[in-house]
Amino acid sequence: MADYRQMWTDLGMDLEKHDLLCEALPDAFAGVFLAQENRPEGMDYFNFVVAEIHGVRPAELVEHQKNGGKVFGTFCVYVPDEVVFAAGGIATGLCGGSQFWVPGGEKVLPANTCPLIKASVGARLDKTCPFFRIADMFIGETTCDGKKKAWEILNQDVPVYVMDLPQMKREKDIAAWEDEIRLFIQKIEAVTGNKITPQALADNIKLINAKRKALIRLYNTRKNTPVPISGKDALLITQIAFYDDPARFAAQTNALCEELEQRIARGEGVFPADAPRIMVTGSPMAIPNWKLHHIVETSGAAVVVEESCTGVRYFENLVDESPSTLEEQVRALAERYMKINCACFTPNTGRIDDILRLVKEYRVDGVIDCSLQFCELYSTEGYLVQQALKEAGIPVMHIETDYSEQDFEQIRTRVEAFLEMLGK
Ligand code: BJ8
Repeated sequence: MADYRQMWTDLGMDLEKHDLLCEALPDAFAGVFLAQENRPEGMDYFNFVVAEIHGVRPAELVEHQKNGGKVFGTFCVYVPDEVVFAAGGIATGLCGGSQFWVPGGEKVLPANTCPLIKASVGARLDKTCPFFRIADMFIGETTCDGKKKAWEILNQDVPVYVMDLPQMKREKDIAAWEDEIRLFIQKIEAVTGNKITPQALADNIKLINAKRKALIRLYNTRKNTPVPISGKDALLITQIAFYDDPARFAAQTNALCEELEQRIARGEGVFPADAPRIMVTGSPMAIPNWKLHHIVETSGAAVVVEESCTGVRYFENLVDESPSTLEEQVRALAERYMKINCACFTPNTGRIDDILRLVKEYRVDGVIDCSLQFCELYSTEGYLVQQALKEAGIPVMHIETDYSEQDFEQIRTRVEAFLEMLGK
């Protein structure tokens, strides 16, 4: 990585501690990603992004701030990035996916909190992640109880604005989310000092839709046998989508897709054609959480789709681009975002429908339902997910895990037994 120490110092980071993180990442990345055979050349860009993860993009965000711009950190795929960009701001994902940050979170949170929340709080309070230092404001949301309380603790250290997400999907709930987006617009306008015009919102709805379209195209390539890209690489790309520049990300992903489509035309893939095709569903896997994918794909199977917020929930369904008034645009945003099926909703039958649909679309042989430890939403909904899959005759296994490596071999043993049971 180039030398960003001055920037990190200016951001008030704990350099000594941060060095430990920077030392560990390259080896972890090489072992999980670079060791794969026959990787697409288009992955070079994404390798570069990870190699410079705390440098290049943070430097761009700092530059944006020097020019008077604001940066907003988000933790959930319900938060409409379009609004932030339309006000001349930049939205960046902040969910923590590393065990490195967990102890810092445990200083202020109960140990039986999900690792995503602990890592996110730890990354801020320990001063070991530039993204968490740069963001002028964090945008929280009322999804799970752990997050709701974490916002109050984080708010002692950094301004946090919380969006009130309804938890049912009746017409009045969609209208409530519409109202909430209106309030969000007011907040973002006040913080940035910029008025959001219908034209700016239309342009940025197109911008974020283009990112979604690139991801849809990428995931479509995974429907083929043999699959032209590993699940690990696809997951990495989706994780990077949360904080990269949206236009650049879409261009790089589309370039990669061209290569993948040529591979498909040649019948070329990264796994043998008879490798079991696995869907992973459940809690999100924030960067650098690659544990389950690594286990599955070094056990001879291919992960072909993720039904999660670091998967299809992030990009399926485009925002309608036809409205020209702010009022209609806000309605279109509310409708699109309320199509996401998170376990914080009740009932959440749309998620079961999605899973069954994706099993068909991606010709899935078996499903791994994976929830983060202490994530009650996904653990509990797992009962219904597994029930529906069993009724449909689709093999399914449940895994609950955290960010540590302690259960790595135990999960591998269980995954291998599951793959053997698939009999492929
Ligand atoms: S839309 S999944 S990004 S809330 S933090 S719910 S893992 S206990 S992240 Fe999420 Fe939005 Fe839903 Fe997606 Fe569980 Fe942990 Fe809560 Fe989590």
